[in-house]
Amino acid sequence: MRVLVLGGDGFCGWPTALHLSASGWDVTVVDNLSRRNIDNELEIQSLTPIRTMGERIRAWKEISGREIGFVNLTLGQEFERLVALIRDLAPDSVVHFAEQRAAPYSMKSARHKLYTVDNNINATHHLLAAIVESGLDVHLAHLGTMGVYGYGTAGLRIPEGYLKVTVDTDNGPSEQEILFPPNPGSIYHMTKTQDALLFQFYARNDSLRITDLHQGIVWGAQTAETRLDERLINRFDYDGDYGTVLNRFLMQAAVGYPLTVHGTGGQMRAFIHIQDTVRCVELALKNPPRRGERVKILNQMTESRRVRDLAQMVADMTGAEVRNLPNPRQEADENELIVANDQFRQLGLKPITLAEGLMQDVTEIARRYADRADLSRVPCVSAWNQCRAEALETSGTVTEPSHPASLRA
Ligand code: USQ
Repeated sequence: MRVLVLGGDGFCGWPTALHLSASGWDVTVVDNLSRRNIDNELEIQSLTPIRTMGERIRAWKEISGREIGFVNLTLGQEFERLVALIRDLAPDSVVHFAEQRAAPYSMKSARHKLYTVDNNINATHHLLAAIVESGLDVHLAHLGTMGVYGYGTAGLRIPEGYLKVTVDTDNGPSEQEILFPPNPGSIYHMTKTQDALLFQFYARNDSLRITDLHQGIVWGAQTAETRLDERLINRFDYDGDYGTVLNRFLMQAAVGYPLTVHGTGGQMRAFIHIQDTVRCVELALKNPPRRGERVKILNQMTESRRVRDLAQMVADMTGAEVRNLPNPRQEADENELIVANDQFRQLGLKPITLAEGLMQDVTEIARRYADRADLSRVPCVSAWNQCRAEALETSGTVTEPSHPASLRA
């Protein structure tokens, strides 16, 4: 079985490429190394010393005996090359991770908003149009986000993509299923809600087989394969734009930095360990929708937690101090979040929960590479709007080193 992993150099993409290769898939990574270029732009680096794509692939061959192909291609810009690639390799499946994935980066300035929308929506649309153009029956699995549902209290168990509604018709009430009303909380999340419309259209119009994985916040860093050799190590982001909340807390605890809780920390979010991410993607590839079926949507998360409870767990485990800071984001201070994830459970997923052992694993990674950390990059400085920016300024949270003027909006 052949698979293209688009965005296979990133935090979720690289471990997925390795996991699929280890499970017997013939894997080709397609990536333009944009995540590494953003590191250069932000003048930050992964806490872990990630290797070049060439070295990663050579190390994997040495350790596993298996080949992973690599094509440097910019999805959303090189349409003809993409069509030719799909025709040449004739993959059974394509996994699409090739989008700018950080909400704070997408809100950093007008330029970052424009980049995120252009990059993400064009990437998805080029891919869909290219699959149609290739004339091949390729299953597309896309990494979406739980954030498409929004983070107000929905007042119901969040279903998997579709909402049952009753509408009044001339013949009385009628039951329908519609896409869950999108309610994105950032420009990044908004691009994923737009992707959903593109998927809906292409599934109906061209009978493309599409799976959209609504993933929660990933924690952890290593998987069974990335642990095999230091040259295979996964990236680990801790900075205010790309670091996600639990990994940031674990890293902060490891280097003695007070845990940065935004606002009251009453924000409830869905979480998943990186090892479960790669398992879920494989399960999704093995269980594609039929041709002509609507987009298959699965909630790829294993448990919901409040930010302040996570901070307390990490503090109890490590003795770290917890600090409540003004929230740079325009988001509800407190919300409830109950999520259905029945489909992955039925497919056999045995979720990894927030066990202390695994959290310790991440803390150890953070301790091991602590000398690579630039603590001045820990604060979250990308504000969602003027009002939030002013609150950050007054509180003195903004300590970001100045960037070259050309990088500002
Ligand atoms: N937060 C803190 N302190 C921090 C960092 C974050 O309190 O130091 C809070 C945020 O204000 C927010 C929550 O933690 O309420 C989550 O923030 P996050 O940065 O961990 O996650 P988010 O921006 O939502 O994005 C991440 C990934 C994205 C993915 C999404 C899944 O970057 O690619 O789609 O998680 S979800 O959140 O379920 O939409």
